[in-house]
Amino acid sequence: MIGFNQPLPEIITFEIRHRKYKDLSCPSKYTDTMDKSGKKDLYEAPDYYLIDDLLSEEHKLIRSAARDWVKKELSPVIEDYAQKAEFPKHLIKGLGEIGAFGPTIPLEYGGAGLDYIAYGILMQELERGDSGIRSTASVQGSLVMYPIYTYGSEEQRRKYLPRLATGEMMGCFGLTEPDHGSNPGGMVTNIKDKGDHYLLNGAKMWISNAPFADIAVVWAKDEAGKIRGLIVERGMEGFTTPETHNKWSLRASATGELVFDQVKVPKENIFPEISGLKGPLGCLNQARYGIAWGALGAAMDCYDTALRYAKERVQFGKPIGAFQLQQKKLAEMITEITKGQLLVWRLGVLKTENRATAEQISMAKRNSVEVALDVARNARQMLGGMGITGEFSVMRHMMNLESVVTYEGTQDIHLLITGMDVTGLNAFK
Ligand code: TGC
Ligand code: FAD
Repeated sequence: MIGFNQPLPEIITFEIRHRKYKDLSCPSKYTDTMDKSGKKDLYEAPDYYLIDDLLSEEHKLIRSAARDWVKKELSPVIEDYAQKAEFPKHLIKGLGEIGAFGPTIPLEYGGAGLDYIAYGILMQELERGDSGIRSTASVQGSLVMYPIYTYGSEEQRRKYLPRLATGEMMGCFGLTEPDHGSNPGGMVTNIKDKGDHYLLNGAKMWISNAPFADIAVVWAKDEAGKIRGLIVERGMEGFTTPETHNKWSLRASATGELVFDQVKVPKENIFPEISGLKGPLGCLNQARYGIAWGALGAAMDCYDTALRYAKERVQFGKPIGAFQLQQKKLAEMITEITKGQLLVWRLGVLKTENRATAEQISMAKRNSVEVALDVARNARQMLGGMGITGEFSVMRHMMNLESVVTYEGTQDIHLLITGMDVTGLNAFK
């Protein structure tokens, strides 16, 4: 097995947004960082087909910076936050520094101006730490910054993007409603034109980052029944964000509702350039792309953990990795991870060339999550009783992935998207 085994380079400064990650030379000061119980993060990313060779030097530097940040800042605390079902807010600033918020947004708006492979790599490194943290970054970059950059006025871009890029301001994305999840086109949240403002009424459900977000990108129908996007700010009268409790999944991510009771939204807060379901669905293409890379990160972490455990855990006088049944599991895991890595790399090339279709992104999102769930479930079994504890990341990944498989389109919806693409026949309705 080939791993990225080299000592991690020391990051003099890892502020990717401002390209301050160049000075990488000595062994990392972070490799020995431990969590509360004194456990080290020993992660070595699997790269069975030498996909590393397909990355540029800049991609590798970005990955080193992100991986280092995860080892130093995320790994030591994430289990604790997941156990207490709390979002680690103190990580927001660091996420901004490693360029996780709006990596592809141009530098002039505070983004990192990176290509889509770099974006994918960042999501993979974050999700190998925790899907909830990748979720926070996905929502901020793909579902809040992307629509403001793509559909917003110049004034909206200048007002919001630089602060969103650093994490000084956080956003959320409201599409799903209590009665409209897979079928967002049926939404009932609505706006009425009142001359100098819109009056917004309705409710959104299952909204990542809602409980602490400063702004919400909200999709609502106008009087003509057309879907429009607006920026709603915390503090607007009649706007509340109750938190959703008791989740068994994505426990370190904050989820909530968005409730709009006669909210007056200034006219300058509407996106001028877009109407119809293609507005929010265009954002989903961005986020689904990031998940396609990200979910594989969770799979890679589970595989790496199971491999190490299989070599160390002795039963019947041998490491359990010497038994054929355990080797079958590992062999299948690394095969599926490798196929997934090649798929997302190719998708990244197509996306950077602006040639990736929504259907190709959909296939990759579905495949990566399916692979990750299978790997996580098998890895959990390989760890025996230890697999159900917080001593290892595997069960946390497994539970997180139950959300990842549902949000941004369920497996069924993505199967139907591929089905429609290849047959030309619509089986949704
Ligand atoms: P349909 O009639 O097919 O299309 C309506 C209009 O939208 C266009 N379109 C797209 N445009 C861009 N990208 C895409 N992927 C698009 N898919 C469709 C389409 O061309 C059409 O345009 P126009 O100009 O003709 O009006 O729409 P439909 O009502 O039949 O629904 C299709 C369906 C089911 C595929 C879609 O609605 C869907 O994807 N449903 C799943 C819903 C979903 O993914 N929700 C995600 C909510 S956000 C979230 O989960 C965030 S989690 C974040 C985190 O924490 O990480
Ligand atoms: P439903 O649409 O009710 O689906 C229920 C079941 O029916 C599923 O198995 C589905 O596959 C199946 N089904 C539905 N339609 C069909 C069909 N035509 N053919 C066959 N089967 C079908 N949304 C946001 O807008 N913003 C967010 O930030 C956000 N974050 C989320 C965070 C978490 C933790 C979770 C769990 C969800 C989040 N969501 C968010 C919502 C998510 O996108 C929806 O849960 C998802 O789109 C599915 O909608 P639903 O839960 O209403 O399920």
